[in-house]
Amino acid sequence: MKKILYIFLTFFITSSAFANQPVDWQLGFQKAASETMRDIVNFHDKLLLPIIIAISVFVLFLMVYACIRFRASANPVPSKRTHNVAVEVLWTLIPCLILIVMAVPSFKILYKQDAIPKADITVKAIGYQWYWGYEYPDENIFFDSYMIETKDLKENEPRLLAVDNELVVPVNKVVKVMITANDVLHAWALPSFGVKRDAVPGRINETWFKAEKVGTYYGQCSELCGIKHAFMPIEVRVVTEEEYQDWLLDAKVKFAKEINEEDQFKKLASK
Ligand SMILES: [Cu+2]
Repeated sequence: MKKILYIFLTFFITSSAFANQPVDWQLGFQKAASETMRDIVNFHDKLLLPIIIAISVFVLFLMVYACIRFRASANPVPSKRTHNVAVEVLWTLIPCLILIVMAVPSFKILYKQDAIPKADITVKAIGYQWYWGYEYPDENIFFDSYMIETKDLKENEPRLLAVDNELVVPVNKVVKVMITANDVLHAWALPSFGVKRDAVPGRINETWFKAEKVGTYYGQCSELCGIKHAFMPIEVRVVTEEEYQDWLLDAKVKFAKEINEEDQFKKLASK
């Protein structure tokens, strides 16, 4: 009983709680941190859910009504009617109208996501079996991002989500993400930003987000990519512009592209 109450409560409370990552017993989406995700959540909560609930209740009512009203004892001689033009036109037209009502805002959101505004920074996410690599093409930065094993976690680092080198981006800036893969299909997904794109070897997919709040956001590879698919999380740290500039200074030294690429070759050679 307590558990049910808990689920019930979290359903309404999660939207106000810290939810840049999944929480226990969570129902519904993670809290939105970008306009795109807000659009998606509004579309789902304010349009889809009411329609879904109304249809479910209506169908349930029809079933219960038919079961009671036309049960054998109350209705011993069943009707032989097979067609009713008016009813058939209605049950074709009404669902069509409902679909149109859902499609229009849905396409609007899709097109908004698809049109990438002028990017302030560009990053490239590369999927590997089984970790992500990140590149800042304009800054000559390149690094790998591995999940931290459970035994090595520090306090406040979420299990299966925290990584050693996270992606760092400034707040309120348009970040264009180029997504590709080196071996098999992966997908770069970040629920709080409403972002999910396939990472396809030999091809670059693009998406974008504009994070509205400073914080750490977690996502996961969302295309089954092999035995360690569950262990290649995505961590994005959104910081202020000054913090980002500071990070860039450090990162340009620590993650200089040439050095890391050399490491990569060594790694491959030693395999
Ligand atoms: Cu993957």
